[in-house]
Amino acid sequence: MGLLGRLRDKLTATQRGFTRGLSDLLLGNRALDETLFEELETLLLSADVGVDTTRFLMQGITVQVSRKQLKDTRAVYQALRQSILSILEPCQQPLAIAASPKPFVIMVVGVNGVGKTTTIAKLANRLKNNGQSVTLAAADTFRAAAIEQLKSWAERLDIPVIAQHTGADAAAVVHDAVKAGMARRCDVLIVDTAGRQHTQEDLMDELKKIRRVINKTLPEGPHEVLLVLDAGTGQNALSQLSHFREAVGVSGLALTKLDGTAKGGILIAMARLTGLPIRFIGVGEGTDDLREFIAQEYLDALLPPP
Ligand SMILES: Nc1nc2c(ncn2[C@@H]2O[C@H](COP(=O)(O)OP(=O)(O)OP(=O)(O)O)[C@@H](O)[C@H]2O)c(=O)[nH]1
Ligand SMILES: [Mg+2]
Repeated sequence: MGLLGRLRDKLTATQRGFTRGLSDLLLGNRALDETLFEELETLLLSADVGVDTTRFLMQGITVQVSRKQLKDTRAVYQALRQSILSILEPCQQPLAIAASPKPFVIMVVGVNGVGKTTTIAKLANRLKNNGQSVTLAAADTFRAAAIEQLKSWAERLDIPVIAQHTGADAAAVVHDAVKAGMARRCDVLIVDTAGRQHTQEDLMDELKKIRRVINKTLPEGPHEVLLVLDAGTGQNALSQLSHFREAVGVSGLALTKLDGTAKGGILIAMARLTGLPIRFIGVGEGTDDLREFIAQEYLDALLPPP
């Protein structure tokens, strides 16, 4: 209960918006009529569940209502919980870090400002607390501040970071980092990449190059390409995903800033439309604010059991 309580507490904006809206609608004494369905649909859409997924959920409910399987709004609430859980569950696939080869290389990608560097710091902290040795690679060489930001996290967390100067070839930094990780037999190497370049094409080219260099140096790598998405960007997150997927492949997702959005529904849309593993959710700016995605826990925070 403790953990569950805390996740709910972190999702305060969603609690005030989506969660309260749903419970006002479905856990009171409303009749099951057309107006109610319209309001439910609007609520799902406004929480960023998306058109397709909202339609899917609404269809499921109306079919069950027409078969008299759902008699009142409470039953609708339960059915909605069940459908959402079925959507989320396949995406609950925690990142499993193999013991060999070393290092396990995680390449972190995403557009600027989504929370890549912060997520890396949180993840490094998590792994370190788990007894794993971590090295960071500062491959966002586009901005001086980016290298400094990663270095200062590394210092705070007391873990090594491989970096060069601003404007250095990002792929060369990554090459050095993989070599260093191999020499030190470090468990995990996390590569921070740029979210911004002169053009989106430049960015994608650089990321492809980084990916190639990792793969040349360590033939199975990267073992994870983690795409970081800001939950507050809504449906735009889907187009970001398709760009990165096409350029470098994406093996897992981290959804950040769920604490700051009233629209926790993007995670449901993402799960249904992509089925990709949601490795982590970010619920704050502190080093402890990264959680493994657990479908039931998220569901219970979003739509608490009545
Ligand atoms: N509230 C909240 N803020 C977050 C979360 N994750 C990241 N942030 C904040 O988002 C801002 C941007 O985070 P960064 O980690 O610098 O993002 P980035 O993707 O590395 O950005 P670039 O390096 O510019 O591409 C920072 O102020 C973070 O503290 C989160 O889960 N919740
Ligand atoms: Mg960054």
